[in-house]
Amino acid sequence: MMNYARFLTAVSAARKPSPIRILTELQQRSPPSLISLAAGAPNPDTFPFQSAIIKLKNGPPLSFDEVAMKRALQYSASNGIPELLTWMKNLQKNLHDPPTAAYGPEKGQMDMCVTTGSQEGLCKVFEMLVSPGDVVLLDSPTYPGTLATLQPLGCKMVNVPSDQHGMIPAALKEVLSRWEPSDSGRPKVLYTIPNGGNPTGASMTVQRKKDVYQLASMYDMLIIEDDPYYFLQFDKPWAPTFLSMDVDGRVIRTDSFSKILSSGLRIGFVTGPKPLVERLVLHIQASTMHTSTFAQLLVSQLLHSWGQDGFLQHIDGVIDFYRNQRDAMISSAHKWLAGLAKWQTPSAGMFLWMELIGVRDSRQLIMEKALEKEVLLVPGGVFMIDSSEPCPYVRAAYSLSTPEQIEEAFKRLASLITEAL
Ligand code: 09M
Repeated sequence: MMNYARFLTAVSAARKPSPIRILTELQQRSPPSLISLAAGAPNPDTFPFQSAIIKLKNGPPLSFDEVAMKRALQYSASNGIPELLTWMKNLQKNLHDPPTAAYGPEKGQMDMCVTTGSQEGLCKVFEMLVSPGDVVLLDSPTYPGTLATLQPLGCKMVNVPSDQHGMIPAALKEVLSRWEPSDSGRPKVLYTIPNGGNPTGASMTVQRKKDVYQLASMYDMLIIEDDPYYFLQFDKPWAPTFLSMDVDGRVIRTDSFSKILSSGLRIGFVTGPKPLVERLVLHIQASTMHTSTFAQLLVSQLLHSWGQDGFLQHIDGVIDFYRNQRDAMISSAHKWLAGLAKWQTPSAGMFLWMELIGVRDSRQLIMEKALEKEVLLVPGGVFMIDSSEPCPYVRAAYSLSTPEQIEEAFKRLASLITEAL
């Protein structure tokens, strides 16, 4: 059985439920005859918004009548509105069939909460688990939002080498061999982006996940599975997740609706062992209180009207779009960048990661010369644990530009590289 207390920072361990929240829950369980003067919520009758009808591209509109609108404008539960959570728990169980779904609460029962984008979830997960001096294992290159969260926590970030199939289990084993499985200074958490990695586009194979999970078990580490590109896997069946193999209750998974429903609504989810999700919710309670009720209700109404099949159908359409975009970028790369850059074709996500041949550091090239040529990419250095080292890579996103723009951008990039050589 997992000892979750071992993983908590002093700050997280010290968090206590808000006494007002406890009263609110009491109230919700009481009959309507109860007159409560306890709630500190404002009266929504004073709010200027009355009702809303949101038209969809396909299907009947979503409507917020006056009752629904008042609820949408009001405070709500810190872990998320119940009907969205229920819908998502069912989805998680169907997609991942997590062993922990059947566990008791203390054993690490699967629990979920809504977060304001997966970024909030990640940030609060790390703040819950990572104390100064702790060792955190992660791929380098990785998502800069994660590096930005970890960097001020004063931990030691240790790179686990990866290739086009993501984190390499043999390399992880090698890194871990610096410690005994019982060393108190051994790594506590391992972070990875298992599908369509940002920036590499790499996706882990099932076997690699199994091997990584086994090593995490051996060293009693938590795995943070940051999977915003899960729904952007171009080939089916989708790969089994760490969550699906979590017999110990050591996986914290972050999901995001940013790439499939809306990035601006800011809806994400954390799925993990109940004792840890509860800690995270205490942090939400003390900071944002909850993700926008309006945003949650909007998404919840959409999902309930679609059902799971409608949701997955929508995702198929999104996948088709990104697969085409990927194909367009790869074909433009073959046309313009053969001999100038090296790349692997991503099977998920929105990014192509390219090594510029003969370029020592892409930062100078991009920051100084690229704008003159009117083309912009992200220099690879920003994805590195140590961003001061020279880096010959760049990240190209195929999400927003048309195939024609992608073609023109690579033509410009080609002339940029050629002139730099
Ligand atoms: N670039 C992301 N990635 C990004 C990016 C972004 C503005 C976001 C991984 O919306 P959330 O909070 O669910 O997504 C956070 C997140 C978590 N994990 C691996 C991600 O790639 C989003 C936003 C401008 C640039 C951005 O470049 O890569």
